Amino acid sequence: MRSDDTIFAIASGHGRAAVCLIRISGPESRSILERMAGRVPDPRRAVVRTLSDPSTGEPLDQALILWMPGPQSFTGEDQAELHIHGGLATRAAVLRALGSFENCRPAEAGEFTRRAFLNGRMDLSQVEGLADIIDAETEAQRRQAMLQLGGRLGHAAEEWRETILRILALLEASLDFSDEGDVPEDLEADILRMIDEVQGAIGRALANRSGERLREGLTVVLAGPPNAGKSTLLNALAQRDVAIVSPIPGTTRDVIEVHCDLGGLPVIIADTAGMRESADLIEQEGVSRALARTQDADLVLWLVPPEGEESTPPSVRRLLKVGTKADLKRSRHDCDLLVAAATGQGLPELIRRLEAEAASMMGQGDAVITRERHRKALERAHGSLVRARAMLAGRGPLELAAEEVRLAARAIGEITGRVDVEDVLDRLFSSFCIGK
Ligand SMILES: Nc1nc2c(ncn2[C@@H]2O[C@H](COP(=O)(O)OP(=O)(O)OP(=O)(O)O)[C@@H](O)[C@H]2O)c(=O)[nH]1
Ligand SMILES: [Mg+2]
Repeated sequence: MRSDDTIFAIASGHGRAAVCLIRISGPESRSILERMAGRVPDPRRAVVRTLSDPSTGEPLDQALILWMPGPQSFTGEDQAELHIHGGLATRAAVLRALGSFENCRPAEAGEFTRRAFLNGRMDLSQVEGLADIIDAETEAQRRQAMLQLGGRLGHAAEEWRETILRILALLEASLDFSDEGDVPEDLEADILRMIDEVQGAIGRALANRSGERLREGLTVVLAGPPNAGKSTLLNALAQRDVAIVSPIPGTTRDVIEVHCDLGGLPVIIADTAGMRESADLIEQEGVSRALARTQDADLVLWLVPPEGEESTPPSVRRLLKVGTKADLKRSRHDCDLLVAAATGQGLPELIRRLEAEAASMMGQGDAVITRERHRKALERAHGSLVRARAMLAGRGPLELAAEEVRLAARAIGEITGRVDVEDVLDRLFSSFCIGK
Protein backbone atom coordinates (compact mmCIF):
# COMPACT_ATOMS: atom_id res chain seq x y z
CA MET A 1 0.00 0.00 0.00
CA ARG A 2 1.48 3.31 -1.07
CA SER A 3 1.51 6.14 1.39
CA ASP A 4 1.08 8.76 -1.34
CA ASP A 5 -2.17 7.22 -2.54
CA THR A 6 -5.32 9.19 -1.96
CA ILE A 7 -7.49 7.26 0.48
CA PHE A 8 -11.19 7.37 1.26
CA ALA A 9 -13.49 5.75 3.81
CA ILE A 10 -16.85 6.04 5.47
CA ALA A 11 -16.17 7.67 8.86
CA SER A 12 -19.69 7.48 10.25
CA GLY A 13 -20.38 3.80 10.90
CA HIS A 14 -22.18 1.24 8.81
CA GLY A 15 -25.80 0.49 8.03
CA ARG A 16 -28.62 2.69 6.76
CA ALA A 17 -28.58 6.20 8.22
CA ALA A 18 -29.79 9.73 7.52
CA VAL A 19 -26.34 11.02 6.68
CA CYS A 20 -23.12 9.24 5.82
CA LEU A 21 -19.74 10.95 6.11
CA ILE A 22 -17.03 10.03 3.62
CA ARG A 23 -13.50 11.25 4.27
CA ILE A 24 -10.92 11.66 1.54
CA SER A 25 -7.23 12.38 2.16
CA GLY A 26 -4.24 12.72 -0.14
CA PRO A 27 -2.94 14.57 -3.18
CA GLU A 28 -5.92 13.78 -5.44
CA SER A 29 -8.50 15.18 -3.00
CA ARG A 30 -8.78 18.45 -4.86
CA SER A 31 -9.20 17.00 -8.33
CA ILE A 32 -11.72 14.46 -7.02
CA LEU A 33 -13.86 17.32 -5.67
CA GLU A 34 -13.50 19.20 -8.95
CA ARG A 35 -14.54 16.22 -11.03
CA MET A 36 -17.40 15.04 -8.84
CA ALA A 37 -18.76 18.32 -7.46
CA GLY A 38 -17.61 21.00 -9.88
CA ARG A 39 -15.81 24.01 -8.38
CA VAL A 40 -13.89 23.47 -5.12
CA PRO A 41 -15.45 25.51 -2.28
CA ASP A 42 -13.47 27.90 -0.08
CA PRO A 43 -11.42 26.06 2.54
CA ARG A 44 -13.44 24.80 5.53
CA ARG A 45 -16.77 26.19 4.17
CA ALA A 46 -19.60 23.70 3.89
CA VAL A 47 -21.56 23.94 0.61
CA VAL A 48 -24.31 21.85 -0.96
CA ARG A 49 -23.46 20.36 -4.35
CA THR A 50 -24.68 17.66 -6.66
CA LEU A 51 -22.17 14.83 -6.82
CA SER A 52 -21.89 13.16 -10.21
CA ASP A 53 -20.21 10.09 -11.56
CA PRO A 54 -16.87 11.25 -13.02
CA SER A 55 -17.09 8.99 -16.08
CA THR A 56 -20.77 9.27 -17.09
CA GLY A 57 -21.71 12.58 -15.49
CA GLU A 58 -24.79 10.92 -13.95
CA PRO A 59 -25.95 12.67 -10.74
CA LEU A 60 -25.39 10.42 -7.71
CA ASP A 61 -26.56 12.48 -4.73
CA GLN A 62 -27.03 15.92 -3.21
CA ALA A 63 -24.24 16.35 -0.68
CA LEU A 64 -22.72 18.79 1.76
CA ILE A 65 -19.05 19.05 0.88
CA LEU A 66 -15.98 20.44 2.61
CA TRP A 67 -12.49 21.19 1.34
CA MET A 68 -9.67 21.21 3.90
CA PRO A 69 -6.31 21.83 2.27
CA GLY A 70 -3.17 20.54 4.03
CA PRO A 71 -1.27 21.06 6.19
CA GLN A 72 -4.08 22.49 8.39
CA SER A 73 -6.10 19.29 8.25
CA PHE A 74 -6.44 16.25 10.50
CA THR A 75 -4.00 14.16 8.44
CA GLY A 76 -1.87 17.12 7.44
CA GLU A 77 -2.66 16.30 3.78
CA ASP A 78 -5.26 17.79 1.45
CA GLN A 79 -8.58 16.47 2.68
CA ALA A 80 -12.20 16.54 1.59
CA GLU A 81 -15.44 15.44 3.23
CA LEU A 82 -18.62 14.37 1.52
CA HIS A 83 -21.73 14.33 3.72
CA ILE A 84 -24.00 12.23 1.54
CA HIS A 85 -27.38 10.62 2.19
CA GLY A 86 -26.94 7.42 4.18
CA GLY A 87 -28.87 5.00 1.95
CA LEU A 88 -27.08 1.79 1.07
CA ALA A 89 -27.29 2.31 -2.72
CA THR A 90 -26.20 5.95 -2.47
CA ARG A 91 -23.12 5.17 -0.48
CA ALA A 92 -22.25 2.23 -2.73
CA ALA A 93 -22.52 4.47 -5.82
CA VAL A 94 -20.35 7.25 -4.33
CA LEU A 95 -17.72 4.80 -3.06
CA ARG A 96 -17.64 3.13 -6.51
CA ALA A 97 -17.10 6.52 -8.13
CA LEU A 98 -14.26 7.37 -5.72
CA GLY A 99 -12.60 4.01 -6.39
CA SER A 100 -12.56 4.76 -10.12
CA PHE A 101 -10.02 7.60 -9.73
CA GLU A 102 -6.41 6.83 -10.39
CA ASN A 103 -4.15 6.39 -7.30
CA CYS A 104 -7.23 6.47 -5.11
CA ARG A 105 -8.26 3.53 -2.92
CA PRO A 106 -10.24 2.61 0.22
CA ALA A 107 -8.30 3.40 3.41
CA GLU A 108 -6.97 0.66 5.64
CA ALA A 109 -7.98 0.55 9.31
CA GLY A 110 -6.44 3.49 11.17
CA GLU A 111 -4.78 4.87 8.04
CA PHE A 112 -6.07 8.45 8.45
CA THR A 113 -4.68 8.61 11.99
CA ARG A 114 -1.47 6.92 10.90
CA ARG A 115 -0.97 9.70 8.34
CA ALA A 116 -1.74 12.30 11.01
CA PHE A 117 1.02 10.78 13.18
CA LEU A 118 3.52 10.48 10.31
CA ASN A 119 2.89 14.11 9.35
CA GLY A 120 3.51 15.25 12.93
CA ARG A 121 -0.11 16.29 13.54
CA MET A 122 -0.28 14.18 16.72
CA ASP A 123 2.11 12.06 18.76
CA LEU A 124 1.65 8.38 19.60
CA SER A 125 0.17 9.06 23.03
CA GLN A 126 -2.44 11.28 21.40
CA VAL A 127 -3.21 8.58 18.84
CA GLU A 128 -3.94 6.30 21.79
CA GLY A 129 -6.04 9.03 23.40
CA LEU A 130 -8.08 9.26 20.21
CA ALA A 131 -8.62 5.48 20.18
CA ASP A 132 -9.68 5.69 23.85
CA ILE A 133 -12.20 8.44 23.11
CA ILE A 134 -13.84 6.26 20.50
CA ASP A 135 -13.88 3.31 22.93
CA ALA A 136 -14.87 5.28 26.05
CA GLU A 137 -17.97 3.79 27.66
CA THR A 138 -18.18 5.89 30.79
CA GLU A 139 -17.85 9.56 31.65
CA ALA A 140 -14.59 9.14 33.58
CA GLN A 141 -13.03 7.20 30.69
CA ARG A 142 -14.08 9.93 28.28
CA ARG A 143 -12.50 12.60 30.48
CA GLN A 144 -9.25 10.68 30.80
CA ALA A 145 -9.10 10.08 27.04
CA MET A 146 -9.68 13.80 26.40
CA LEU A 147 -6.75 14.67 28.67
CA GLN A 148 -4.53 12.24 26.82
CA LEU A 149 -5.64 13.53 23.42
CA GLY A 150 -4.91 17.01 24.72
CA GLY A 151 -1.32 15.85 25.29
CA ARG A 152 -1.11 15.42 29.06
CA LEU A 153 1.03 12.27 28.83
CA GLY A 154 2.82 13.49 25.71
CA HIS A 155 3.82 16.80 27.29
CA ALA A 156 5.03 15.12 30.48
CA ALA A 157 7.06 12.63 28.47
CA GLU A 158 8.59 15.37 26.31
CA GLU A 159 9.51 17.37 29.38
CA TRP A 160 11.23 14.37 30.99
CA ARG A 161 13.00 13.60 27.75
CA GLU A 162 14.27 17.16 27.42
CA THR A 163 15.71 17.02 30.96
CA ILE A 164 17.31 13.65 30.27
CA LEU A 165 18.84 14.92 27.05
CA ARG A 166 20.17 17.94 28.91
CA ILE A 167 21.83 15.55 31.36
CA LEU A 168 23.22 13.59 28.44
CA ALA A 169 24.57 16.72 26.82
CA LEU A 170 26.33 17.69 30.06
CA LEU A 171 27.82 14.21 30.37
CA GLU A 172 29.02 14.19 26.80
CA ALA A 173 30.48 17.64 27.22
CA SER A 174 32.36 16.39 30.29
CA LEU A 175 33.65 13.45 28.27
CA ASP A 176 34.92 15.82 25.60
CA PHE A 177 36.41 18.42 27.88
CA SER A 178 37.87 16.56 30.83
CA ASP A 179 41.18 14.72 30.65
CA GLU A 180 40.58 12.33 33.52
CA GLY A 181 37.22 11.15 32.26
CA ASP A 182 35.63 12.73 35.33
CA VAL A 183 32.73 15.12 35.48
CA PRO A 184 33.93 18.55 36.57
CA GLU A 185 32.79 19.06 40.16
CA ASP A 186 30.51 22.01 39.53
CA LEU A 187 28.70 20.02 36.85
CA GLU A 188 28.40 16.85 38.88
CA ALA A 189 26.10 18.38 41.48
CA ASP A 190 23.90 19.78 38.72
CA ILE A 191 23.72 16.47 36.92
CA LEU A 192 22.86 14.50 40.05
CA ARG A 193 20.17 17.01 40.97
CA MET A 194 18.65 16.80 37.51
CA ILE A 195 18.69 13.00 37.58
CA ASP A 196 17.00 12.98 40.99
CA GLU A 197 14.36 15.36 39.78
CA VAL A 198 13.37 13.47 36.65
CA GLN A 199 13.72 10.07 38.32
CA GLY A 200 11.41 11.27 41.10
CA ALA A 201 8.81 12.54 38.64
CA ILE A 202 8.84 9.29 36.65
CA GLY A 203 8.68 7.29 39.88
CA ARG A 204 5.55 9.20 40.95
CA ALA A 205 3.90 8.57 37.59
CA LEU A 206 4.71 4.86 37.87
CA ALA A 207 3.28 4.63 41.39
CA ASN A 208 -0.15 5.71 40.17
CA ARG A 209 -2.08 2.85 38.55
CA SER A 210 -5.43 4.58 38.43
CA GLY A 211 -5.13 5.53 34.75
CA GLU A 212 -4.76 1.94 33.59
CA ARG A 213 -7.56 0.83 35.93
CA LEU A 214 -9.81 3.52 34.54
CA ARG A 215 -9.08 2.59 30.94
CA GLU A 216 -9.55 -1.11 31.47
CA GLY A 217 -12.22 -1.05 34.16
CA LEU A 218 -12.12 -2.22 37.74
CA THR A 219 -12.65 -5.97 38.14
CA VAL A 220 -15.01 -7.05 40.87
CA VAL A 221 -15.31 -10.82 41.26
CA LEU A 222 -18.32 -12.47 42.90
CA ALA A 223 -17.08 -15.59 44.66
CA GLY A 224 -18.19 -17.89 47.44
CA PRO A 225 -19.59 -21.34 48.13
CA PRO A 226 -22.14 -22.93 45.76
CA ASN A 227 -25.69 -21.60 46.03
CA ALA A 228 -24.54 -18.48 47.87
CA GLY A 229 -26.55 -16.37 45.42
CA LYS A 230 -23.69 -15.12 43.22
CA SER A 231 -25.52 -15.45 39.92
CA THR A 232 -28.68 -13.92 41.39
CA LEU A 233 -26.62 -10.93 42.54
CA LEU A 234 -24.92 -10.60 39.15
CA ASN A 235 -28.31 -10.51 37.43
CA ALA A 236 -29.55 -7.92 39.90
CA LEU A 237 -26.51 -5.67 39.40
CA ALA A 238 -26.63 -6.06 35.62
CA GLN A 239 -30.41 -5.56 35.66
CA ARG A 240 -30.82 -8.35 33.16
CA ASP A 241 -30.90 -12.11 33.14
CA VAL A 242 -27.26 -12.90 32.32
CA ALA A 243 -26.47 -15.99 34.37
CA ILE A 244 -28.50 -19.14 35.07
CA VAL A 245 -29.86 -19.30 38.62
CA SER A 246 -30.99 -22.57 40.17
CA PRO A 247 -31.35 -24.18 43.60
CA ILE A 248 -28.88 -26.89 42.49
CA PRO A 249 -25.41 -26.17 43.90
CA GLY A 250 -22.74 -25.99 41.19
CA THR A 251 -24.88 -24.31 38.53
CA THR A 252 -22.30 -21.83 37.28
CA ARG A 253 -19.08 -23.16 35.76
CA ASP A 254 -17.79 -20.50 33.36
CA VAL A 255 -16.76 -17.03 34.45
CA ILE A 256 -19.55 -14.67 33.32
CA GLU A 257 -18.68 -10.98 32.94
CA VAL A 258 -20.81 -7.89 32.64
CA HIS A 259 -19.64 -4.32 32.09
CA CYS A 260 -21.31 -1.76 34.33
CA ASP A 261 -21.10 2.00 34.68
CA LEU A 262 -20.93 2.84 38.38
CA GLY A 263 -21.10 6.58 38.92
CA GLY A 264 -19.23 7.16 35.65
CA LEU A 265 -16.56 4.60 36.44
CA PRO A 266 -16.21 1.40 34.41
CA VAL A 267 -16.57 -1.78 36.46
CA ILE A 268 -16.40 -5.34 35.18
CA ILE A 269 -18.38 -7.69 37.44
CA ALA A 270 -17.56 -11.38 37.11
CA ASP A 271 -19.72 -14.24 38.39
CA THR A 272 -17.83 -17.46 39.10
CA ALA A 273 -18.38 -21.12 39.98
CA GLY A 274 -19.16 -21.87 43.62
CA MET A 275 -16.02 -23.00 45.39
CA ARG A 276 -16.05 -26.54 46.70
CA GLU A 277 -14.28 -29.89 46.28
CA SER A 278 -15.92 -31.74 43.43
CA ALA A 279 -15.48 -35.03 41.60
CA ASP A 280 -16.97 -33.51 38.45
CA LEU A 281 -14.19 -32.60 36.00
CA ILE A 282 -16.09 -29.67 34.51
CA GLU A 283 -16.89 -28.26 37.92
CA GLN A 284 -13.23 -28.65 38.97
CA GLU A 285 -12.21 -26.58 35.97
CA GLY A 286 -14.85 -23.99 36.88
CA VAL A 287 -13.52 -23.77 40.44
CA SER A 288 -9.94 -23.35 39.30
CA ARG A 289 -11.01 -20.58 36.90
CA ALA A 290 -12.91 -18.94 39.74
CA LEU A 291 -9.83 -19.04 41.95
CA ALA A 292 -7.65 -17.59 39.21
CA ARG A 293 -10.10 -14.72 38.71
CA THR A 294 -10.13 -13.86 42.40
CA GLN A 295 -6.33 -13.58 42.28
CA ASP A 296 -6.43 -11.01 39.45
CA ALA A 297 -9.40 -9.11 40.86
CA ASP A 298 -9.19 -5.56 42.17
CA LEU A 299 -11.95 -6.46 44.61
CA VAL A 300 -13.57 -9.76 45.60
CA LEU A 301 -17.08 -9.86 47.01
CA TRP A 302 -17.10 -13.03 49.10
CA LEU A 303 -20.73 -14.12 49.28
CA VAL A 304 -21.90 -16.12 52.27
CA PRO A 305 -25.41 -17.53 52.50
CA PRO A 306 -27.17 -17.77 55.89
CA GLU A 307 -27.33 -21.55 55.67
CA GLY A 308 -24.38 -23.94 55.41
CA GLU A 309 -21.09 -24.18 57.16
CA GLU A 310 -18.47 -21.46 57.52
CA SER A 311 -16.46 -20.92 54.31
CA THR A 312 -12.92 -19.66 54.06
CA PRO A 313 -12.24 -17.09 51.35
CA PRO A 314 -9.02 -17.34 49.31
CA SER A 315 -6.41 -14.75 50.14
CA VAL A 316 -6.81 -11.84 47.74
CA ARG A 317 -5.83 -8.19 47.32
CA ARG A 318 -9.07 -6.77 48.65
CA LEU A 319 -12.20 -8.50 49.91
CA LEU A 320 -15.63 -7.53 51.17
CA LYS A 321 -17.71 -10.12 52.94
CA VAL A 322 -21.33 -9.95 51.79
CA GLY A 323 -24.07 -11.87 53.58
CA THR A 324 -26.74 -13.01 51.06
CA LYS A 325 -30.44 -13.90 51.22
CA ALA A 326 -31.00 -11.32 53.94
CA ASP A 327 -34.76 -11.75 53.42
CA LEU A 328 -34.58 -15.18 55.10
CA LYS A 329 -35.07 -15.37 58.83
CA ARG A 330 -31.62 -16.53 59.81
CA SER A 331 -29.28 -13.82 58.51
CA ARG A 332 -25.62 -13.33 59.35
CA HIS A 333 -23.94 -10.78 61.61
CA ASP A 334 -20.29 -11.23 60.69
CA CYS A 335 -20.42 -9.52 57.27
CA ASP A 336 -19.48 -6.08 55.90
CA LEU A 337 -22.83 -5.88 54.12
CA LEU A 338 -26.11 -7.78 53.90
CA VAL A 339 -28.09 -8.14 50.67
CA ALA A 340 -31.06 -10.00 49.33
CA ALA A 341 -30.60 -9.95 45.57
CA ALA A 342 -33.98 -11.63 45.13
CA THR A 343 -35.87 -8.73 46.76
CA GLY A 344 -33.39 -5.89 46.12
CA GLN A 345 -32.80 -5.37 49.83
CA GLY A 346 -29.34 -3.90 50.55
CA LEU A 347 -28.51 -3.42 46.85
CA PRO A 348 -28.38 0.41 46.89
CA GLU A 349 -25.97 0.21 49.84
CA LEU A 350 -23.82 -2.39 47.99
CA ILE A 351 -23.74 -0.22 44.86
CA ARG A 352 -22.71 2.81 46.93
CA ARG A 353 -19.91 0.74 48.46
CA LEU A 354 -18.75 -0.40 45.01
CA GLU A 355 -18.83 3.17 43.70
CA ALA A 356 -16.76 4.33 46.66
CA GLU A 357 -14.25 1.49 46.15
CA ALA A 358 -14.01 2.30 42.43
CA ALA A 359 -13.58 6.00 43.13
CA SER A 360 -10.82 5.41 45.64
CA MET A 361 -8.97 3.10 43.26
CA MET A 362 -9.21 5.24 40.15
CA GLY A 363 -11.00 8.46 40.89
CA GLN A 364 -8.04 10.79 41.40
CA GLY A 365 -7.93 11.65 37.72
CA ASP A 366 -4.29 12.72 37.92
CA ALA A 367 -2.72 9.65 36.32
CA VAL A 368 -0.61 10.17 33.25
CA ILE A 369 -0.02 6.48 32.48
CA THR A 370 -3.03 4.82 30.89
CA ARG A 371 -1.54 1.74 29.25
CA GLU A 372 0.93 -1.07 29.88
CA ARG A 373 3.00 0.27 26.96
CA HIS A 374 3.63 3.55 28.81
CA ARG A 375 4.42 1.74 32.04
CA LYS A 376 6.98 -0.54 30.36
CA ALA A 377 8.73 2.39 28.69
CA LEU A 378 8.84 4.44 31.90
CA GLU A 379 10.08 1.46 33.92
CA ARG A 380 12.97 1.04 31.49
CA ALA A 381 13.78 4.75 31.62
CA HIS A 382 13.62 4.73 35.43
CA GLY A 383 15.92 1.70 35.64
CA SER A 384 18.48 3.32 33.34
CA LEU A 385 18.45 6.53 35.37
CA VAL A 386 18.96 4.60 38.61
CA ARG A 387 21.98 2.82 37.09
CA ALA A 388 23.39 6.02 35.61
CA ARG A 389 23.14 7.78 38.94
CA ALA A 390 24.84 4.92 40.78
CA MET A 391 27.70 4.97 38.28
CA LEU A 392 28.16 8.72 38.59
CA ALA A 393 28.04 8.69 42.36
CA GLY A 394 30.40 5.70 42.51
CA ARG A 395 32.80 7.23 39.96
CA GLY A 396 32.09 4.46 37.46
CA PRO A 397 32.95 4.87 33.79
CA LEU A 398 31.42 8.05 32.42
CA GLU A 399 30.80 6.50 29.01
CA LEU A 400 28.59 3.83 30.54
CA ALA A 401 26.64 6.35 32.57
CA ALA A 402 26.11 8.39 29.40
CA GLU A 403 24.92 5.27 27.57
CA GLU A 404 22.34 4.55 30.30
CA VAL A 405 21.08 8.12 30.08
CA ARG A 406 20.82 7.76 26.31
CA LEU A 407 18.76 4.56 26.79
CA ALA A 408 16.49 6.38 29.22
CA ALA A 409 15.84 9.10 26.61
CA ARG A 410 15.07 6.48 23.96
CA ALA A 411 12.64 4.65 26.25
CA ILE A 412 10.74 7.86 27.01
CA GLY A 413 10.76 8.78 23.34
CA GLU A 414 8.82 5.60 22.59
CA ILE A 415 5.82 7.03 24.43
CA THR A 416 5.34 9.82 21.93
CA GLY A 417 7.05 8.02 19.05
CA ARG A 418 9.95 10.52 19.03
CA VAL A 419 13.19 8.61 19.27
CA ASP A 420 15.47 10.93 17.38
CA VAL A 421 17.94 11.40 20.23
CA GLU A 422 20.76 12.69 17.99
CA ASP A 423 18.67 15.50 16.49
CA VAL A 424 17.76 16.87 19.86
CA LEU A 425 21.32 16.51 21.11
CA ASP A 426 22.60 18.56 18.18
CA ARG A 427 20.07 21.24 18.97
CA LEU A 428 20.96 21.25 22.64
CA PHE A 429 24.70 21.25 22.03
CA SER A 430 24.45 24.24 19.75
CA SER A 431 22.99 26.25 22.65
CA PHE A 432 25.81 25.24 25.00
CA CYS A 433 28.79 27.31 25.81
CA ILE A 434 31.23 24.97 27.47
CA GLY A 435 34.72 25.51 26.06
CA LYS A 436 34.77 26.98 22.62
N1 LIG B 1 -34.59 -16.16 49.48
C1 LIG B 1 -33.61 -15.86 48.68
N2 LIG B 1 -33.12 -16.77 47.82
C2 LIG B 1 -32.10 -16.44 47.02
C3 LIG B 1 -31.55 -15.14 47.03
N3 LIG B 1 -30.52 -15.10 46.14
C4 LIG B 1 -30.47 -16.32 45.57
N4 LIG B 1 -31.41 -17.14 46.08
C5 LIG B 1 -31.66 -18.55 45.74
O1 LIG B 1 -30.51 -19.31 46.01
C6 LIG B 1 -30.35 -20.35 45.03
C7 LIG B 1 -28.96 -20.24 44.43
O2 LIG B 1 -28.82 -19.03 43.74
P1 LIG B 1 -27.70 -18.78 42.63
O3 LIG B 1 -27.71 -17.34 42.32
O4 LIG B 1 -27.85 -19.73 41.52
O5 LIG B 1 -26.42 -19.15 43.49
P2 LIG B 1 -24.90 -19.27 42.99
O6 LIG B 1 -24.07 -18.76 44.09
O7 LIG B 1 -24.74 -18.61 41.67
O8 LIG B 1 -24.74 -20.82 42.87
P3 LIG B 1 -23.69 -21.68 42.00
O9 LIG B 1 -23.65 -21.11 40.62
O10 LIG B 1 -24.25 -23.04 42.04
O11 LIG B 1 -22.38 -21.57 42.71
C8 LIG B 1 -31.44 -20.12 44.00
O12 LIG B 1 -32.49 -21.00 44.28
C9 LIG B 1 -31.86 -18.68 44.24
O13 LIG B 1 -33.18 -18.44 43.88
C10 LIG B 1 -32.09 -14.18 47.94
O14 LIG B 1 -31.70 -13.02 48.03
N5 LIG B 1 -33.11 -14.59 48.72
MG1 LIG C 1 -24.10 -19.31 39.90
